[in-house]
Amino acid sequence: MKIAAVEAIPFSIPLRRPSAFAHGTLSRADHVLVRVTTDDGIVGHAEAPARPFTYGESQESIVKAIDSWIAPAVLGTDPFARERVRDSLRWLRYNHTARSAVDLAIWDVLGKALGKSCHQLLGAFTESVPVVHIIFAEVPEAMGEEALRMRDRHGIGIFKIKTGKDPVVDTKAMRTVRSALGDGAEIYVDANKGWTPDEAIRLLPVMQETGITMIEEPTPAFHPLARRWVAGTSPIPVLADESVTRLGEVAREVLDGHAQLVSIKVARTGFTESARIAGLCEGLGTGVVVGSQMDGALGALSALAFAAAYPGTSKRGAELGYHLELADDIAAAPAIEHGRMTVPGVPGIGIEIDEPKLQHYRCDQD
Ligand code: MUC
Ligand code: MG
Repeated sequence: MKIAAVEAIPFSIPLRRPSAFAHGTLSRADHVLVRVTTDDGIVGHAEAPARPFTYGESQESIVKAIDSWIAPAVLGTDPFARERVRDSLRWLRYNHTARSAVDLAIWDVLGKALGKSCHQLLGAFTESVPVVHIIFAEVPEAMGEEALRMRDRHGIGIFKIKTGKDPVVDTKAMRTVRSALGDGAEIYVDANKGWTPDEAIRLLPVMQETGITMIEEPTPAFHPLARRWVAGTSPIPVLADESVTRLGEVAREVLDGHAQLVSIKVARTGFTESARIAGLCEGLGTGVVVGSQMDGALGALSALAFAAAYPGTSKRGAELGYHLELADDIAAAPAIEHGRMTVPGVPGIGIEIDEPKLQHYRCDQD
């Protein structure tokens, strides 16, 4: 079996409401569907979300990187030779979500070829994982109401609050969400690099008072002394996200004492490199969170397969709910019931593309 075609199809879907966080505000999901087809007609899919504020990629750059560099490098390769695919792309820097979506789509092909789910191929530790709901920045009262709505509608018990814009508003948001949810819920925060180190340290008493369990990327990702200061001072563990875009960065950030936990996002490291990151973290005794790249349903299914595959990745809540922010989608994700998502148990990742919807939302045709 050989990889015969790699296609990159940009599509845009409006969000139900804007997602505001420290980097800015998104009002549309501008993603790219990656489709890998083999010479015997097996088709694998995955999604690359354009996140210029994190990786410098745009929809256009993802399509260009796949068409110009990644597809030519992998065409003709046996999809089972995942290490050869990875090695053939070692010279290509950045382009994280472009290369990861190709890796995920190849895994989807393998699952379909073998009649096994990717979740089984990766490790099949458990069938379902607790889901985290991300509460984007709004007026704090609205953030509290949103947390209650998601708890009541889906039974979700773990919430991540977007902070990092203004410590005064962030303080109010933490207090409002905690008082809305009471003591039973887990709450952590993501500042998306928005605080200075002294702001982060000044906020520690509020975070302790409101029972915050993790502080995600409090300060700029590449300010080593600031990061070491915060992680060394905080009694609450620091979760690395934008600072750990690949395996070597995970090793550096953890060993340099910049973070105690690592966010693994399959949208940025595929399954192949994410599995190495999970192994590295297990060996170092570093906890992991399966994070969201603000993915649609395709990304949620991919992250679910990975999160449920290992003890370490299913121990904490996984950020699998962002697709609920999209007004529509080109595939469906499993329902969130009693706060959990269950693997679909079908060959591959479990993605079924709704072709009429793809035709409607794709933005490369008139
Ligand atoms: C998140 O919660 O981390 C925002 C920036 C980024 O890199 O990912 C998103 C989601
Ligand atoms: Mg984050």
